[in-house]
Amino acid sequence: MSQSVFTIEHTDGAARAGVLRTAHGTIPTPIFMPVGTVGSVKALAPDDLAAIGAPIILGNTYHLYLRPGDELVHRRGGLHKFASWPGSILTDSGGFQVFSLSSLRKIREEGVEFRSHLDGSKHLFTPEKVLEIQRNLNSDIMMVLDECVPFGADYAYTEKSLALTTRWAKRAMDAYPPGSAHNLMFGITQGGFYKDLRERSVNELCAMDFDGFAIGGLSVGEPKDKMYDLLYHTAPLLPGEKPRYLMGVGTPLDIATGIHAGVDMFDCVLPTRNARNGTLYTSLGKINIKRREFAEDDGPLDPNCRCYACRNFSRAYLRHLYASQELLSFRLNSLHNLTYFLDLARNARQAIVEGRYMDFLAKITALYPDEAA
Ligand code: PRF
Ligand code: ZN
Repeated sequence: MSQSVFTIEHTDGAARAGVLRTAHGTIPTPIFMPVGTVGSVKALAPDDLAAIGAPIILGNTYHLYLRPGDELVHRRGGLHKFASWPGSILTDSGGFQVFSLSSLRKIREEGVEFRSHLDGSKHLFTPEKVLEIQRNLNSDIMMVLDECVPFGADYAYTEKSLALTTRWAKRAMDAYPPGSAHNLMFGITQGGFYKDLRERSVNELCAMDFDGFAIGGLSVGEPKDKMYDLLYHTAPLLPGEKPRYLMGVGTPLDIATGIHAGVDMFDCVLPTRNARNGTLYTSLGKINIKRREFAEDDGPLDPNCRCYACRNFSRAYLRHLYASQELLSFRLNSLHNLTYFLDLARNARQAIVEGRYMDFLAKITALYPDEAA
């Protein structure tokens, strides 16, 4: 290997500005990854994603395996070619989606058995199987199978679950030893809301030579102060030289806080899902475009945003599109919200490079007063 996968260029406290290299490009970190569950970021085309400067998107093993099928995608040359997406792709392993979407889940040593939410058919995800699926998709970053324990799980259950997650990670490593594939593979730490179990999970997972490490099992319905407490406890325990990924998180304040704790990568449906219900993030705070006060507002959605929606349309028009349930509303709102989240990460990176990350975090905290832990 000529160049290492991950390089840290600057630090400011625990916050890191780095570069992550995959088979499909170079990703500046911290980074926010738009979610494209079924191989499409809802309402947007790859051109739109390129215009807003997204270097990496997420795909989902669970969804793509069930429909259209990973082998079908493989026969079409992989997900990049199938979806005409030239950038990087990270795929979640499917375990999390099995727990949130499918019915009749049965967790066994072998893997997790479930019924499809589409047609009720029965399937088994094993640590080996989910990697084979991700290889068929030709994901740049594959995630291992894990069990995300729900908030409120007791100590005994969480301890048992984390031991299983570790055994599954070992099987993943055995199936794809380091250097056996050009796809990168990340391990996922769990441990619920018990600090000693978080530590144990990190110690067991990080003894294995994964290309990066994720923090799973946070933002699952717990109060914010609990999440931040666990985040600040766990992130510094992960190996400093590898990329760190906080799965399924979060709000702008969660992301800014995660970066402060030393996390490099984030993904969340929030910007795209909220775009479709009219909740928009701006440099002046969060607004709902539905509101009457915008009916005759000729100003741009966000005067400080460079996106296509903000450069060309008024709040009054965006409100009208939303009220009329026009498809263009989904596209423009999604373009804007993703621009906001990508810019948040870019601005965070710049702040780290310039040694003013604490000021940046204070600014974001002031912008979202209702969310502070
Ligand atoms: N595990 C996996 N994917 C995830 C999570 C997890 O714990 C979360 C939790 N926030 C989101 N997505 N595999
Ligand atoms: Zn905008």
